[in-house]
Amino acid sequence: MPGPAEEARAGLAGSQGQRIVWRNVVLMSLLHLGAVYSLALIPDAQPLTLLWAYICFLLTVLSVTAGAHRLWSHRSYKAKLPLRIFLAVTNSMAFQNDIFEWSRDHRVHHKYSETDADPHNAGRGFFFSHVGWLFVRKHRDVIEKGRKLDVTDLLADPVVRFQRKYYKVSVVLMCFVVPTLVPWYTWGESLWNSYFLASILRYAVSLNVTWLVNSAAHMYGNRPYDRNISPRQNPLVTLGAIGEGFHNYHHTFPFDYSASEFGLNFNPTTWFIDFMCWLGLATDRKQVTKPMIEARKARTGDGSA
Ligand code: ST9
Ligand code: ZN
Ligand code: ZN
Repeated sequence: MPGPAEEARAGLAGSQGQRIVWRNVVLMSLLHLGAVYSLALIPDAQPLTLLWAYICFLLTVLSVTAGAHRLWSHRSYKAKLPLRIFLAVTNSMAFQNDIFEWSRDHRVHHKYSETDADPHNAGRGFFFSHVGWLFVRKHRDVIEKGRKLDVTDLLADPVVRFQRKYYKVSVVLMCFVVPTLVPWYTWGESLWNSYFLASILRYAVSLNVTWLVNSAAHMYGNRPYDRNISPRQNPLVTLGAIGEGFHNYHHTFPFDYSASEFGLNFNPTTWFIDFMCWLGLATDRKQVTKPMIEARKARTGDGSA
């Protein structure tokens, strides 16, 4: 027997009218209201608490960019067990779905960009690709085509399996409990300030920065590598998402560990991966050669820098 979600999906097949998931709408609205309220707490918070919130933000971002994105979705480099554990633990701080689900959706996004099989299809507008896709049941093409993708490498990684199995409890701990308790226990910040600044505000900002890669970086910017695809080079997204805004490059060469032509420039995620290699915790960085990039620019680029 199909469940209600399957029936809704089947009944609306081919249309854009997927059923709204009100639980997500309410929770995301509350999160964002909480984040706006948190701004008023900043002047009274201890400087160390603000620093801690920023450190949590950086860990969150790295776990997504160096972890779920460049390592697990694209396999653009290899990581040894301690690094994979670090990235999986901090990935629970990011609370953006477990690594398996995130990577599978992201692979579908690359393969079927701007079609109904793209979970956050930017062809459906800024709001849908930014957050709206989390408010409705997925289009059935996402699931049908997603099920045909090879995700055996993800399932073969015990770290990915473990994080998926204990995802809920790890999110409660890493996204909410640990960020809140550290400032309270260590330097006597109030629990209220700690919770709203290091958990709620940090989480809401990191979600929006990530979502901008799906929305803004699929709509605004140049296309020097491939003018025939939607993803674009977006400097503002690059700054916020520590090196993930070179999105025209990334969709053209998704296997490049730097996700950009410019190596270390504007790319703290690349600094981090290089540092991990220096420590011996990462290996096998894949990179596109300059002649390949130039040939591709000349063939399909829009002529911009
Ligand atoms: C969040 C994710 O925010 C953000 C991802 C952003 C990606 C950005 C990419 C940019 C790249 C660059 C990185 C930049 C980084 C910058 C960093 C800065 C910090 N294939 O899901 P269900 C199956 S999450 C194959 O319930 P519904 C699934 O297995 C925020 N199969 O779908 C299941 O099968 P079964 C917090 C798939 O019912 C069945 O389908 N989280 C696929 O339509 C049903 O799955 C939330 O808000 C696939 N691709 O519900 C929760 N997908 O039944 C969000 C699914 O056999 N999620 N399946 O087990 C939900 O509530 C729901 O998923 C839903 C859809 C309502 C959205
Ligand atoms: Zn994209
Ligand atoms: Zn990608």
